[in-house]
Amino acid sequence: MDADLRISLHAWMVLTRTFDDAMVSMWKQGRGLGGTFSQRGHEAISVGAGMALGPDDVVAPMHRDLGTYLVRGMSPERIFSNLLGKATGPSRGRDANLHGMGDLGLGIIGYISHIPQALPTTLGAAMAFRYRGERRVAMTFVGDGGTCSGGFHETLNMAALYRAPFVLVIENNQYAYSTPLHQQMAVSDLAARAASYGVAAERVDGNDVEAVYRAVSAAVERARNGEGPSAIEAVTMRMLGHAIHDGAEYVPAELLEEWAAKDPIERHRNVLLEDGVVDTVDLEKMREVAQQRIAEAIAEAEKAPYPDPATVTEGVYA
Ligand SMILES: Cc1ncc(C[n+]2csc(CCOP(=O)(O)OP(=O)(O)O)c2C)c(N)n1
Ligand SMILES: [Mg+2]
Repeated sequence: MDADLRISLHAWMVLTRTFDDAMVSMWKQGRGLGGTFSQRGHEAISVGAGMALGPDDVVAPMHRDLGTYLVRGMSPERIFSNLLGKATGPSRGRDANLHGMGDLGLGIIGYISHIPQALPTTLGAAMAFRYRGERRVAMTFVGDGGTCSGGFHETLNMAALYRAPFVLVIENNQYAYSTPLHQQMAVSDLAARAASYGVAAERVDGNDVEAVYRAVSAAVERARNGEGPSAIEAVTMRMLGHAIHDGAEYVPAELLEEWAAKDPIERHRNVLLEDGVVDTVDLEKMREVAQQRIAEAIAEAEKAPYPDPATVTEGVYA
C-alpha cells in the first residue's frame, strides 16, 4: 500500500478519535449535546471503509461511523453543530445527534435511526445506479444486533438476486446495547450469515485499518464491475457504553482490557513506525493538527445560531 495512503488512513483515524474524545468530554461538562454515541474502537472500520469509496459513490453511515462522515468531507464544524442542535448542522437543528446527518452533495444518505432501515434504502440507491447504467456503488453499515432484524435478510436476498452494486459492512462489536452476541443469535459467524444469501462475504479484523480498506476496496471494485454485492464482517469491540448514559457495567473488564491492547490507532501507529513510514515527530504533529482542528470546530459550532423557530415545519413532509 502506498505510503501516502497509509498516512492518510492514520490521520483520519486520529482526527476521528480526537473528535470522539472531545464529544465525550463536552457531554460530561454539560455543554448541551444531544444523543452521544461514541465510536471508540470503530475508527479502523469507519475510516477504512469510507476511504474505499469513490467520489460518485454513496454511503449511509450508522451511529458509530463518525470517521466515514469525516472522510466523505463533512466538516467537524458541521458535525459539532449538529450535536449542539445548531442551525448550521446538516439536520439544521432538528436532530442533535450523529443521526440525521445526510448530505447528498457529499454522497451521504442521512442516517435512518430505525435499525436496519438504512439497508433497504441503500439497496434502492444501488438499484437506481444499476437501472441507469451508472458505475456507482452504494454502501451501508449494520451492527451485529441489526443483523437479527428482518430488513438485513430481505436486503441481502434481493441484493444478491439482482447483483446490485451494494456493499454492506457489518460492524460486529460484540454487543447490541447490553446484549452480548451469544444472547442475540445461535451463530457467531456473521459473514457466513450474509454468505447464505449468495453475496460475497468475508470476515476481517476490524481493528486493522489496512485490512478493512483492502477488503472494502475489493468489494467496491466487484460492485462497480457488475460482479454483485458483498458483505464484510469487521470484528471489533464497542469500547464504551451504547451511548454516553450507559456505563456498560455489564461488559466484563477483561474483555475491554483484551481489546484495549488491540486499539486500532495504537496498532497502526506501531506498524507505520516499524515500516519507517512515519517517525514520532510526524505522529506528534498529526495529533496536534487534529487537536487544533477539533478545537476550532467546537468554537465555531458553539458560536453558531440555533434554528429560527419559524422554520420548524420546514422539511416535514407528512
Ligand atoms: C427498530 C429499532 N429498535 C430499537 C432501536 C434502538 N437501538 C438503537 S441502536 C440499538 C442497538 C444496536 O446494536 P448493534 O446493531 O449491534 O449496533 P451497535 O450499537 O452495537 O453499534 C438499539 C436497540 C432502533 N433504533 N430501532
Ligand atoms: Mg453491536
